Amino acid sequence: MKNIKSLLTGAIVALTFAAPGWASPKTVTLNVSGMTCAACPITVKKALEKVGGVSKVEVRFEKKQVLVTFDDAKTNTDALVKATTNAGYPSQPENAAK
Ligand SMILES: [Cu+2]
Repeated sequence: MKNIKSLLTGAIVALTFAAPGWASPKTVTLNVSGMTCAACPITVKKALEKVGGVSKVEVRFEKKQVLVTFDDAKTNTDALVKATTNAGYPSQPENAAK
């Protein structure tokens, strides 16, 4: 499938060269040390999904981490940290975003 392949390539290019002035998806890893049982990630995920601009939330419960993909024209790491904190789970970005 040529189209899917070029779409994927395009997505990879877009992620690699986050062009300024063009809404590009960004992914940030948040360390959420307060996730202690299997129900916690659900709360964290819901809180993050409510943030405008968030397109994907992937919880890595074993690592107590959440991978959040978002549109950096609509939200930012601070807002994501605030969202989990307000839900009762303070978090820290693994690599402070530029
Ligand atoms: Cu829990």
